[in-house]
Amino acid sequence: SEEQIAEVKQWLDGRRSNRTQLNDLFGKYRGSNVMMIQTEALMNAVIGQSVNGQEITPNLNKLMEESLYYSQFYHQTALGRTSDADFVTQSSLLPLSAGSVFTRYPDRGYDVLPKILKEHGYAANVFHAYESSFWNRQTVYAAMDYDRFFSKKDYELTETLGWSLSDKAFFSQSLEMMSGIQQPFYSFLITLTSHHPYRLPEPHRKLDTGELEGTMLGDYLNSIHYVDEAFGELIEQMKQQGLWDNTILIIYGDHDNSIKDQSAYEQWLGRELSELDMEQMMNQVPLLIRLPDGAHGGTIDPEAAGMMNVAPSILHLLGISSEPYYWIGTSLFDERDRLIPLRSGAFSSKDVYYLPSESRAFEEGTCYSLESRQPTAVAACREGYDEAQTMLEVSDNVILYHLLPQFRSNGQPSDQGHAAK
Ligand code: GP9
Repeated sequence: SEEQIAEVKQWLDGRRSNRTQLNDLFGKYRGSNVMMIQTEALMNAVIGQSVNGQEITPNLNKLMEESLYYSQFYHQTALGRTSDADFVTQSSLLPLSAGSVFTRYPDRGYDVLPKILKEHGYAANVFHAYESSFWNRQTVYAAMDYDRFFSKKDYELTETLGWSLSDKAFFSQSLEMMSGIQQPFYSFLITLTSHHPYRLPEPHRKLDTGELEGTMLGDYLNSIHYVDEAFGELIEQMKQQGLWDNTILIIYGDHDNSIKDQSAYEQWLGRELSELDMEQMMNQVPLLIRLPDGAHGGTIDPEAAGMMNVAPSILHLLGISSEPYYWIGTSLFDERDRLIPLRSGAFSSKDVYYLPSESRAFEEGTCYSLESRQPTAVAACREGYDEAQTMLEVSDNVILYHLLPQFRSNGQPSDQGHAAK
């Protein structure tokens, strides 16, 4: 109804005018290139970890020393998997409870990074060495206004691993393509080698995973180690191409690895895992932001963060106001508390993690204190639960009823029949 649409707009407007809190990073990297890498199935649990005495991600661990590392970052994806990660990161909206936004509602006038950055003089390109029609990307990327989608047909298949070109060759060829692109640029890269079921051929399996040898988790760790090596090579090539000192490099994982075998993780980590440990492990991916001057290293923020915070954060660093955009997320550099809703009905704040029950009735869920890591009175999650539900509903309405063009055209909700869907 018109009334509901007005409510959605009011909530989003509140979000916009709330974003005035700035800090000294606002605009500090104005005009820098932005290279963002969405990494297949890279989970936070592997960062800084080892298996059988060997470091799994030595290159990312080293990069962390000169990057902002968000250790409580949630992927927020649902059934749209990789495509949801892409959608949430670029649009600061949330995925739907059924299917993928990319395939169901590819073009609903979302406020997306490539479009916004192009309006600010950037070139914007997306790189993924797979079939361009997969996840409806070709259609979505045209709607997002990218200059070009470099897909499988644009790469030389010099080395194939898993589903397609190896990540090492993918990075190296993508960087070569970037040398012909106007600066400043926004380049979005999506990796693929570490895709389920993680079976790398022998010369590329470098970790001896001991007792995990022959298990899917062992294969997964080897796959991630390969991707980490690819990151090492990418960084070297960026330095050689003169991109290291003028590019904001952002690396994050797209979603979990689909391995749900708790005992395998316990064997790897050598400790028992609680329900909360497992839940956070499956929902957290790493986010690293390396600023062009390499300032700001280490884990800087113990607060919950999520994919919906990425686009506003990039604008913040580049000194572009988020005010005109209809977003669910706020910038990571905004110092107020954050609440991160997951599509499952779970959410996390700095203090609590709420885990819904199968019935989805609020009272039947579990409210964990993140300080004690034990269940606490469910009432402690009430306020956060309501806010998380509101965020999901606002986002659903924006997507399903095609609201953003209406909001933009007259600043007033209009009843054009969209609400009937
Ligand atoms: C394929 C790739 C994989 O192009 O992005 O998608 P996923 O299966 O992880 O959703």
